[in-house]
Amino acid sequence: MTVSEFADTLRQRDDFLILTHTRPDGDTLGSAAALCSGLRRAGKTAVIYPNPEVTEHYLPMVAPYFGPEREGQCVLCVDVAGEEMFPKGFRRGKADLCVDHHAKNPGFAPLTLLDGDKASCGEIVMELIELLCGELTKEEADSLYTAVSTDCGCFVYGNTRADTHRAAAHLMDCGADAKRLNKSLFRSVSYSRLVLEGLIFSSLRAMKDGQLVSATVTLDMMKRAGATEDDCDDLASLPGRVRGNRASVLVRELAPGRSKASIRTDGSVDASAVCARFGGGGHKMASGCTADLGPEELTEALLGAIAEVWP
Ligand SMILES: [Mn+2]
Repeated sequence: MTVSEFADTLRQRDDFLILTHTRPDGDTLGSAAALCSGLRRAGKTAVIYPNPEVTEHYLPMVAPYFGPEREGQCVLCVDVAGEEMFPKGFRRGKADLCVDHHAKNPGFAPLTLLDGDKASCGEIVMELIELLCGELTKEEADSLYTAVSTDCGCFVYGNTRADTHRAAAHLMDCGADAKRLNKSLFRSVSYSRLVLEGLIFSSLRAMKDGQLVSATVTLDMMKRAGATEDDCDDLASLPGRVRGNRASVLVRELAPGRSKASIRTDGSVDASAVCARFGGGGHKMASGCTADLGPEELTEALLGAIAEVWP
């Protein structure tokens, strides 16, 4: 299905309920806010399902579009890779349409617009709105810039294409305030998060000239930083920032005597094989496991296992 065929489908239907995914990120929320605005400008009735997990930071972007679920709505999913990703409280089997960029999307909705080459769903939604309404509003451009930039880590992740930059440039032409958004999305964290990072960095241990690095997050550190789960996004990527690093281990104490580990590698060490030995798994470059061990013990066990398969 092409973007223009999907735009035709949207023109033919009405009364949309837009669905974002569980643990919603900038892409699903920014795409939903912009698409809801675009559909309304195209004369349609559209609301966003009030996903209960939207964090404070993103609430002002989507909350104005929240509306109730009712009988007979056309359920339109954005950035939702599968029914297991449905927002909390929403029943499976009710999707009508889906716009997505996850290549693994199984086609759970009767009609899906899928482009697995895009770094973000926001880029597809941008094209859809322009087909429906001609131009983007500044507000839509801001929401879509949020979608595009967050899914590629501000144009740093490996999924960033020349097209991703072109989409961002176009959104800036349409009024997106990249300066303000980049600062608030990528250069600002909570005070607790910053204190927590400091404690994590002071636990760093480097081996093999920094090619192998470990760090821990204990319950005591969480308490000292005044950190909550909201402050713990992507902690696993912190130790791997050491220059020349090939494998990093972050172990987090979940409860006394129970810890969770995340391993990140450049691919030369198979993280999933190491984690499989502890009952975990994942991908070659990113895996995890949970064990009935304290953080120090689990770190030692994992470093030993990594040393055995070191290339
Ligand atoms: Mn996405």
